[in-house]
Amino acid sequence: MRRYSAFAIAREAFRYHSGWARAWRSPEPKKSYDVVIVGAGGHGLATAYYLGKNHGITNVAIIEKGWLGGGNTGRNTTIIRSNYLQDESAAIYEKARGLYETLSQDLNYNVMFSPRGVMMLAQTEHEVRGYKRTEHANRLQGVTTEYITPARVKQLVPIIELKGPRYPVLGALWQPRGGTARHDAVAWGYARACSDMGMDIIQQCEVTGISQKGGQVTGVQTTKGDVACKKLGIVVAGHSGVLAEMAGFRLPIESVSLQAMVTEPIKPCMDVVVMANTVHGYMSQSDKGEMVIGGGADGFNNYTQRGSFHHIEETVRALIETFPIISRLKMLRQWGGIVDMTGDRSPILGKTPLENCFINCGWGTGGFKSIPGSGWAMAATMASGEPDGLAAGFALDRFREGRFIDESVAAGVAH
Ligand code: FAD
Ligand code: PYC
Repeated sequence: MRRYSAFAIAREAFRYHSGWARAWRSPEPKKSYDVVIVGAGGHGLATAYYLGKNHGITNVAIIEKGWLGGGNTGRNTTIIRSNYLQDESAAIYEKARGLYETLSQDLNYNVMFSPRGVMMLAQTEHEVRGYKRTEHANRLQGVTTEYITPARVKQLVPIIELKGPRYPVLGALWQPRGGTARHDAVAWGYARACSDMGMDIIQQCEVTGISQKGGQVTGVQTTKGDVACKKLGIVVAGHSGVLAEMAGFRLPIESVSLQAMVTEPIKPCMDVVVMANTVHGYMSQSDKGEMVIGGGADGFNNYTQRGSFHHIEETVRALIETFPIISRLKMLRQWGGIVDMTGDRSPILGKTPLENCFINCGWGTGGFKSIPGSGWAMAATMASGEPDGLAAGFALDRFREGRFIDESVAAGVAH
């Protein structure tokens, strides 16, 4: 595949952009592969990419029932941060944040990583204590965060109202190198690099069954026929329970719709990401000028990629309290994604009861930020057959053994 470069843009400008090649191939599935990954979201594609890049395993198929990046990866509010409380989480999220810093160069694809800073407002005494504790924990973990005063909040976000009608802003946890990236570009960049390594990305192909013999996985049944494999990775977010059932085991996962919306575009007015978790709303401004707004998760299990109406009202109310100047903006679009929630709000990454079948799920409302780190750890786990250091704490058996990694506060989203 030809490299993207300033020279290539100039060359194509002179020939009416007729020379660009397709970014990835769209092959039919082969009869067998060394590795099959189910799910071409960010985590599935990143797993495949690091299998090739770090472990030299390229006889890989990534099978996707819709279009690549069409699940939660293309539906999220693109916030990247690593200000989690527990050591296992800080390690994998900070690894991911670090990989995001150079991902555009690594993939030769502009993922528009923008380390503009992420702020989590403290609006109750309880939150003040919680975020100060997280700041101390982050310092020990080597994650750069800082607890800042209301005056500093106002300096960083001039449009904020510090004395809201319900909850005043008492301070904030600030991660200066957190930020955003273009979500589709992350999926597209990994897909292009995987295809370039010879991997097959098979879209519009649903996995309908998992074949096994003597407790070992042998392949998958799909709407485009049977495909054999030596190792299988299940990376399907909200559909993890469905795939686990096909493989013959159960997961402690609930699937719910989480929603987001954008306003009409306006001139630049806010150059950091703000999360207001007590009143519950979070907002950033996209490069196009739209205010990107995240809402809550439905309080009941479902598979509708839409979200309940009352969450729109709650979210808009919360954000108008926090940013009164947005009160007259029109909402442009609203949508939902099916997130996979575990009880401790931490992911599941590693082996399953079925031999050579691995799972990566449970990122819930917060797995966009972790895509590079998760792919890195999942690839290492699949290549060696044993949990990689970053993945070890997130094994499925923690739910049987009671070793929870409680991140319900750091997850930041009401659920
Ligand atoms: P997905 O991108 O959902 O990919 C899974 C893929 O599996 C899908 O494409 C699906 O079609 C495919 N699949 C399912 N079943 C099958 C089958 N049987 N056969 C073949 N393919 C199948 N995280 C953050 O870090 N920051 C945020 O700001 C943020 N905001 C969010 C806002 C919203 C509204 C939502 C919904 C999520 C948000 N998240 C955020 C969470 C984040 O988007 C997800 O955790 C992450 O994208 C999960 O990626 P994935 O690759 O695991 O799943
Ligand atoms: O994990 O930072 C996050 C997040 C923000 C909005 C949804 N998830």
